[in-house]
Amino acid sequence: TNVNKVNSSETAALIKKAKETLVANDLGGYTVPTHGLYPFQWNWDSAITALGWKHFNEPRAWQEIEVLLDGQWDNGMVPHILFHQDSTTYFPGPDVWGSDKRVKSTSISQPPVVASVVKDMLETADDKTFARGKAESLFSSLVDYHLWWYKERDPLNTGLVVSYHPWESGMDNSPAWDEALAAVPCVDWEYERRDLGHVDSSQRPHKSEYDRFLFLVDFFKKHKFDSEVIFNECPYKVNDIGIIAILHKGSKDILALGETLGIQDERLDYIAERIALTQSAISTLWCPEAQYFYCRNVLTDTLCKVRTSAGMLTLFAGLANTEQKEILNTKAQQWNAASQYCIASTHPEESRYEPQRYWRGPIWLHINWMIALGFENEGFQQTADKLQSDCRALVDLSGYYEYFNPETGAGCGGKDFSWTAAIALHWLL
Ligand code: 9WN
Repeated sequence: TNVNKVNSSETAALIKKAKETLVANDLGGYTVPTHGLYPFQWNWDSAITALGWKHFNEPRAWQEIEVLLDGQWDNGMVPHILFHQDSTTYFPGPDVWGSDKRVKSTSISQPPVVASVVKDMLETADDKTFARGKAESLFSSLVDYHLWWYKERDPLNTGLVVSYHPWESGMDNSPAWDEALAAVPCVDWEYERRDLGHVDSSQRPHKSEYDRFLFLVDFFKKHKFDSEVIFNECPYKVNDIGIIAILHKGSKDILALGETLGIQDERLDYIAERIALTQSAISTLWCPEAQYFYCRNVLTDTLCKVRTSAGMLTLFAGLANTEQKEILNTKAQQWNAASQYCIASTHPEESRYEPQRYWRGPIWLHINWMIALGFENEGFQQTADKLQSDCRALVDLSGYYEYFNPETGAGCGGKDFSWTAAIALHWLL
């Protein structure tokens, strides 16, 4: 349902602008998040952006996913950035990451939302035959990608994959990472940040965080991306509730896709086993005192006790039990009411909340879309509708910025941003 569906000229203008934004960010087969600040193909941005493309150009939407999966490593990983062509406007680029693959890339991944997007694209396709052919040809890569997460990032079968870098979470400077990141040494070389040439430093991570982000990038390179060594020695290892939830949802969607496509593949049995394992392990990330799902610092075995919107993604994944669903619903309503607009990335009552500083408070539309979908799927339609109308109000007010200040609704970060425009086309207009 779309509570905002009004046939006003305002909506028509927003639709036009959203399409123009994607077309302007199209570099021929892949879409940059925004020019200048992010001049390459990002993993979860591309998946979300395909949801926008499909509303006016289905072949182009499929191409976005094909180009993303074309950068897949032999071990199944789909990198977090694909450096298809050079650019001087972003740091750190391919040389710093140092990967030696056919398509230059980073050596970490990002929240694997792509399988869920493919399932959506097949189900809603106008041209079903075309879409079915595309989904069939991409299916095996999606399975490989999910197997990579389970085998490489949870070799001990705990049910909870680990993440090695805040950039992998897609929520770079979330306060959830503060303690785990503080234990990482600083990089010992000088560097120039390019992000600060595009966006005011008050909206970006601090140098102390970048120093550690870069130490980790060096660490992966130094160890030649050897998964066993990195698993045993990485100075940063967290269970990210966001990645775990999105992976879980994607795995269930892979099984559903397999059925729709009539694919027999024993790797799907393995995915089913992993789904069951995560379902039984997820309770260890539930904090009884806070009544909320947290991330965990694996190296110290402590929960990262700060309420971030990632915990709400357990609903999107279908990982919350009956009691937890009710609690999350009440919490979402309070969280929503604690700011002017929808769910802020960090709860506004947390001491580490900052309304403008990237993942420490601002609102991200694609996260709110996944959270709302979770509530809708679980039967909490009112909560889902409220999130949707709040998000619509944000784009009415500020257009397609990267993210939004939860107190003023002002657009922050990069402008003419692909995933914001895509979510508008897919969910809000
Ligand atoms: C590092 C592209 C990406 C998003 C992430 C967001 C930000 C990059 C950065 O931009 O991260 O990957 O340099 O800040 O945090 O979620 O995918 O939009």
